[in-house]
Amino acid sequence: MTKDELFSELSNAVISCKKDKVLEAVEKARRELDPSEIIDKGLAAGMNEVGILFEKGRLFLPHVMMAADAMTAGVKLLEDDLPAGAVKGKLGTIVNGTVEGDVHDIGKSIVSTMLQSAGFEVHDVGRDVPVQVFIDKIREVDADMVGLSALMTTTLLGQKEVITCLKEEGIRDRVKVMVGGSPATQAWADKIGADCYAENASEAVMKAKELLCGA
Ligand code: B12
Repeated sequence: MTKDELFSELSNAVISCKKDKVLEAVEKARRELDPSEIIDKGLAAGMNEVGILFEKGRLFLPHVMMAADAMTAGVKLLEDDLPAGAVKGKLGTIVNGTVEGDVHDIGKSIVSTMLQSAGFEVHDVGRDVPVQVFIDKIREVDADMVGLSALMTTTLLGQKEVITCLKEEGIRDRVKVMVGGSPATQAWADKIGADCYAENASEAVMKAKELLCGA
């Protein structure tokens, strides 16, 4: 099978919303492909398609939940294949979470996993996270960076609120802010004064290395 065929098999498995199909496709693909490619170009591509079908009214919320569950199981299976992060924590400490009011956490969790396997110490504070929880965690672990995920236009403002609060608490200059999630853009990141925006998990690793390690 070619790489593209494996990617479409992974993506179609997510679109089918069936966990066993996703696990089967991942088992097959992991023999040939890099785990980050499987996630970005296979599973996440399928999940995006699920979003489009949902918007068109061709899939309903229970389908989306099943697809999300199947994708999460697929990513879990790949965690063992990702580099163990041998130099764990050496590259810097990152707090990562989804902002308040937003329960979407698949993409955020992928970002956490990839950052961790790249060698960062990651404190994933979960989803629907109040601003104060981000601030407290940043202080507690003396974080170098905070990652803020938002998947809805209505919750994007939560990213700005965290930045405002960091300023009010006088710690904005001690912590870099990285924003992401499908409605976020570079222009939005610039507007709210974030240090960077990343479109996907691989880019998040690249940007975090650039900002924290000058790589
Ligand atoms: C799965 C899903 C759900 C699942 C979430 C399950 C879970 N545990 O996350 C469930 C069914 C629970 C759900 C619920 C809802 N959803 Co929903 N959901 C989706 C869907 C289909 C896919 C999201 C996803 O997981 N994508 C796959 C992952 C891998 O991609 P990703 O999240 O974008 O993450 C990547 C990048 O964005 C980036 N990234 C993500 N986070 C971060 C963080 C940082 C720091 C960085 C650097 C990068 C980064 O890297 C990731 C990996 O590459 C999207 C449609 C879409 N196309 O996005 C709608 C979508 C986001 N949902 C939507 C809506 C409206 C809702 C509901 C309000 C539905 C409802 N009517 O009840 C509720 C929200 C409730 C709430 N308060 O949050 C809308 C949002 C519309 C908008 N623009 O505001 C969307 C766009 C669908 C739509 N078009 O209507 N949803």
